[in-house]
This record gives sequence, structure tokens and C-alpha cells, in this order.
Amino acid sequence: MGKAKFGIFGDGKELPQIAMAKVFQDGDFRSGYYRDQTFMFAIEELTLQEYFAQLFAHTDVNAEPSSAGRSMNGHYSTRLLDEKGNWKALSQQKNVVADISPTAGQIPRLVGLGYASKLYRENPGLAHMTEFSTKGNEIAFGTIGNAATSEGMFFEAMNAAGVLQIPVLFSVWDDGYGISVPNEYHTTKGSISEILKGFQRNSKQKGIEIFTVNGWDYEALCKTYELASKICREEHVPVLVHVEEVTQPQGHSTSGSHERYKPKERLKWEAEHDCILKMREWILKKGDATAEELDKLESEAKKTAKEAKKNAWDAFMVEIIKEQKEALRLIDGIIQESKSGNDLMGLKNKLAASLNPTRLDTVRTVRKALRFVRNEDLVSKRQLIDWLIQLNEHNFDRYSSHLYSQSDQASIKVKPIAPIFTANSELVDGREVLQACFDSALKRDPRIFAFGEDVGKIGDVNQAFAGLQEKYGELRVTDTGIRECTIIGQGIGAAIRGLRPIAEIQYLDYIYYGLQIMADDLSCLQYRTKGGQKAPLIIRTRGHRLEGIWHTGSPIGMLLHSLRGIYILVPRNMTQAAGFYNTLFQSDDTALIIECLNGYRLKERVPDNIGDFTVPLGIPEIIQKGEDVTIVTYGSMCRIVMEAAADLDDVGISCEVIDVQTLLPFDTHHSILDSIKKTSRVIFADEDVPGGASAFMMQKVLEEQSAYQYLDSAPITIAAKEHRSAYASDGDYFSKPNSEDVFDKVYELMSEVDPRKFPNIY
Ligand SMILES: Cc1ncc(C[n+]2csc(CCOP(=O)(O)OP(=O)(O)O)c2C)c(N)n1
Ligand SMILES: [Mg+2]
Repeated sequence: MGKAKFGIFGDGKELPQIAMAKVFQDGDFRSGYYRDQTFMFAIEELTLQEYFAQLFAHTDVNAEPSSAGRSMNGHYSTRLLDEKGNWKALSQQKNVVADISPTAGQIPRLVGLGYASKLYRENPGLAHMTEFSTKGNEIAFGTIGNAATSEGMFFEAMNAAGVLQIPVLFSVWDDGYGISVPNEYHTTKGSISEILKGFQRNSKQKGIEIFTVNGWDYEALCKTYELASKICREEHVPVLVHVEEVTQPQGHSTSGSHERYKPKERLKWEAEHDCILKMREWILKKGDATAEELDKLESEAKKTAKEAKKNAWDAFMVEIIKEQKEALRLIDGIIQESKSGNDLMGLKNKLAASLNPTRLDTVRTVRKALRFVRNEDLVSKRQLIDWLIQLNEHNFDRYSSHLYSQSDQASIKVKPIAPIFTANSELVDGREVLQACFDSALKRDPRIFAFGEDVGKIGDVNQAFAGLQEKYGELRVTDTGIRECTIIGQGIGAAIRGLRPIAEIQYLDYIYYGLQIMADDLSCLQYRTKGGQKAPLIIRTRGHRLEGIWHTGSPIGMLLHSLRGIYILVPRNMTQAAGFYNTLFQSDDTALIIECLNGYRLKERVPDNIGDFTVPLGIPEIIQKGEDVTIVTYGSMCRIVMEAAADLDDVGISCEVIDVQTLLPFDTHHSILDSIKKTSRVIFADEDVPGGASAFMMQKVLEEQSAYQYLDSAPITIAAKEHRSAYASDGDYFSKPNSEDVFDKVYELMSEVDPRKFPNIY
């Protein structure tokens, strides 16, 4: 009847999921995919009615706790946070991290969920965090389809888990297909457990443990999961359980039937090997119940499911009907007063007649109704508008809240504390400012740890962590393999478990490897759970300009466009960066900090309050005051623009230079507008591609801040060339914007304003 838009179901996997649920304990985590309905019922973290509420997209979080109607059905999660966004006692409850649709996208975070157990077990500094862990005894359970194991991130995670020796228990539900494509296309030798044999641990070498079991064999499944979970929980050995011979009785989803691609013999085999049927045979054989008793159970189950479906639908419709009725009443009021009564009556009747109205039917009708009375001044019209405004607010909460933290620890609420400089403040290399900041953070907060390629022994490639591994130990400052995707996943999972990871991506140019998981998992975690989960992860990287095609990247537009939900901070020097780190350490938002690759050896003074001062997010800084033109920039471009501004000053042009400091959030108090009111001219300068982040800034300022009305000259963007940066100093000069480029652009602008004072140079 079109009541549910799409359905994807977990039938055919009931028995393995019950076996898994039996060993799943309080404090454990599941990171799985859309087939796990039986598991969710079995751990009692999903009721039948909640299941259907998600199918209908019920936006009330009490009715649909997984996602408040934001995720399609089969995307499960549990509430890890209370209504205020504070952590619940995760060690006392069963935890499910919010599912995502990209195949294998649930896997990278498993590395972090498991790694957290290792940290809780091995780092005595975390012993007091009993609300998060019971001595690291928790397992991170992963579930994945057979076909999805072909994704690179699965192999990367498997390797990382083996290296780290963490309690992750992967279950592969192998139905032989990925939608229509059989295993021979997905997996070498057609078997994931077969090809992973090289990972198998042995008496001499650590590795992972591998089990295979058939999905219809309940006894074997229970035994396998008991043993697998014991090894995993007690020894912290990663385990793979390859569950073979599972079926998919209804095909992949509601969008197509499997008769199209499964041969007749396969369909027959599936019918005979359905695990519920096999369970029935087993029960009958053992004499634990009679056929009649089982029939009765089955028909009761059907009845219960149907009732749950009806109750979920009725509950879902309550608000929608209420809104529809209220709209009809208010439109009726207008009909009494208006000259356009006939037209309105048509609209009203159409809405009243809709059998299963949606929320949009009501809102659309109201908006169209208001068009008819646009020339009339009516009390009833005002009432309808007021009601619509209220409804819009409500709908904003229903569909658009929680992109960022809304808790008391939201980073935009952190109190700014200015850096203190005195005669004693030392002048050092920029990297040493960061080193002092990280030193004080590691000392202050045992939850904080940093990891990434070369972060441990040498203290990162630019040495901001130099000496800190020696001081705080390998669990706090840690080297990892080269595996950006699961470095991000390691951070996500550990942050979800109450820790404060700093995950390092060595160069911004290599963030693409982790970008998918940042976009699909991390950036929308709060949003897709309507504030039920958070991962306060800090991702540290360095970029903008140095040398060559892969060490000069500044693909900021790409980040801005794919990572809404993650704050993006672009400090111009290491002092500003340290201030941002200090802000983030106090907050529960997720953020990406991009340090200036060419700034580590530049001299800066260490603030006396290096561990305490904070730089607020969303507040640009005017780094040079001026009158004629406002130049908006950030990051490494600040120095280049300042050089140009000094040259421009020599020819009588006064520039106001603004460092936006954070691109997300962007200038929350509209201070750039104030500058433009004064100068009436603006340039947006950065080193991304043309139309990248400079266009983003332009939209923010001209459109959102309405700065267009104060402009006396056309707005201008300065960006890099469209290609990547050629090598060496000349390559950089001719690829990225340099101070002469900035000078010329500003000069041309002023020449147009006053050609006599500023005659053309060229
Ligand atoms: C990255 C990505 N590619 C493609 C899809 C579309 N898709 C959804 S499920 C699926 C097949 C997954 O098969 P498998 O992993 O075996 O799980 P099953 O559905 O069989 O349980 C595909 C291709 C997707 N969701 N994500
Ligand atoms: Mg499959």
C-alpha cells in the first residue's frame, strides 16, 4: 500500500544471530549491517513495534530509537547518550553503533571499538572509567555480508586487528550472493575463510582465529560462538566466524525478486535449508516439541508481528493526522474570510481526502493555500502563517537537528581563554608549541592518546610528539601501520567508547583514503541517531603547501562538501592550532585540524598558559586592519596575503586581512560583514582549486551575511591553478597563488576604482 517506502530484511540468518546474541554481554558493542534484525530482537534492544516504526520513518525518537526516522529500515543503533548528549553507562548496557548503508563501512570503526578494550585493559590510567569498560573485557562484534568482504577496508581492518591483537569478532553471513552476483565473482576461491588462512594464528605467531560453521546448524553455531567469544574476550584475539550456507528467502530487498538471478536448484536448496525450517526439524527430532506446538508458536508469532505493525502504524499516524486536521481547520478559517474561497476549497478537499496523508501533503497544501491569499490581509491567514512557522521549527528538529553536538560540551560553547605572553615566553620552532600543548594534554587527561603513521617513536614526521612516547608510554603515543581508512576507524570506535583519540593522517594529500569513512560514518553519526551517539574524535593532519603533487594539497572544498558534521579548522600557525586543540579537548564535537605544513620550523612564542588557553571556533581574526579592501583567507595563505598587503601598503592601498580560522563553523557572528561595510570591497583568497573553498566563503559572506549590498566592486576569488602543484619552488610559484598574484588582483581592483591614482601596471 506504499506505507513503507523500502524494505530490507534479515530472514535466513535467524539462527546465527541468536547464537551470537547468546554470547553478547553488557558492555559489548555490535557494528553490523542491515541483516541483523533477529540479533537486535534477541538482545532486547529492539521491539517489534520499533522495528516497524523505522520501516514507516517515525520521527519520534521514543518510537524509533535507532534513528528517529532518519535511516531506512534495518539500520540499527542503541542510545549511547542521554537526552542531554552525555554518555550513559556503556559498560552496563548492550551497545550497537548506528548502521550505515555503504557495504563494509561498518568495519573500520570496529578496529577502534576493539582497540578501546585493549586500552582499558592495559592502561592503568583508565581504570577509573568503569562506566565505559570492565577491565577491557568487552568484545566488538562485527557483522558483514559475504560480498561486502571484497571491499578493501575489510582486508585492511582484518590486518589491523591481527596486528593490534584486539577483541573483535567478525561474523560473515554468507548467502552466496551480493544482490544478484554469486561468490565466484566476489572472492578468490569463492570463500572468505579459505583465503584468510594466512592470517590464522599458530603456536608460534599471533594472528586471528578462524571458524567456519553452517548457518542452519543451531548446535554447531552455539558451540562456535561460545568458543569464539571466549578466545576473543579473554585473550584479546580477533576472530572470524564464517557462517556459510545461509539463505535469503525474500531476496535482497523489496526492490527486486531473486527469481531473476538464482537458478531453480539454488532456490530449491534455499527452501530446504532455511534455518527456521532446519531448527524445526531439529526440535522435532529431539522431541522437544510436537509439530502442533510449533505450528501454534508460528501462528502466534505472525499474529504478534501483525499487531506490532498495526500499532506502529497507528502511532506513526497520530501526529501526522493531528497536523493535517489542524491545517484543515485553519484553512477553513481562511475560506470563511477570503475572496479565494473556491480555490482554497479545492485544495482543502484534496488534503482531506488523502487516505494515508504524509507530513509533506499538509505542509505543501498550506504553502499553496497561502499563495491564493497573498493579496489579502486576514486574521485567519496570520494564524495559518504562525502555525506554519511553528511547524517548520518542529520539522527542523525532526529532520535537521544534531548535525553537530548540541550538548553542554559543544565546542562552540567552550569559553575562550586568551594566550598569555610575558617576557619569559620562549621563542621556539612552531612544532615545539604543539609539543608543549600535547605534553600538557597527555599529562592532564588519561583519555587522550595520539596515534598514526610515525607518531610514536619519532613523534610524528614533524616532531610535535617528539619525546612524548618515552614520557607517556606506547599506549598514549603510538605508531600504526600505513592504513588511513582504519586509522580513522580506530579513532571513531575509540571515541565512541569514551576515549579522546587524536588520529593522525600524515599529510592532507592522503586523507582521500580515509575520506569515505569520515563522510559516511563519522560526519553523520550524531545526525543519523538524532543525538543518540557521538564520536568526539580529533583528526590531525597537515597540508596546504610544501613540495610537489602529493605534499601541497589543499582540497578544502572537497572536505567542506563531504564532511558537514565535522568541524574543519585551518589554523595559520601552531599557536592557533594549539588553542584549537585545547578547545577540542574540552568539547565533544568531532573536528579535523589542518596544520600548515610549512609552519613547523617558523619561530613562535610559547604562551605561558600553553595547556589552558583556547581559541574559539567560528570567530575570524583580523590580522591586519585596513580601509580599502577586505581580504578573507586562512591557513598558509595568511602569510602570503600579509606579504602582499605590506607591498600594497607601499603603493597606498590599505588591506584589511581576515583569517577565518575555522571554515566549519564559519564566522558565526558575521564579523566579515562588518569589515565589508567599511571597505565595500572583498577578495576571498586560498590555495584550493578555483570554485573550491573560496567559492564556499563567498557564498557564506555574500549570500548568508548579505554582504552583496555593501559592495562597490565585483567580489573576487583568488585560488590555485586547477591542476596539482608542480615540484620545487618554481613549480609552487606557478601553481599556487603567490604574493605577486595577490598584489596584482588587489591592485587591479583598486585601479578600476581610481585609475588615476592606480594606473595600470601592465
Ligand atoms: C559501497 C556500496 N556499494 C554498493 C552498495 C549496494 N549494495 C547494497 S547491499 C549490496 C550487496 C551486499 O551483499 P552482501 O555483502 O553479501 O550482503 P547481503 O545483502 O547478501 O547480506 C550492494 C551491492 C552499497 N550499499 N554500498
Ligand atoms: Mg550476501
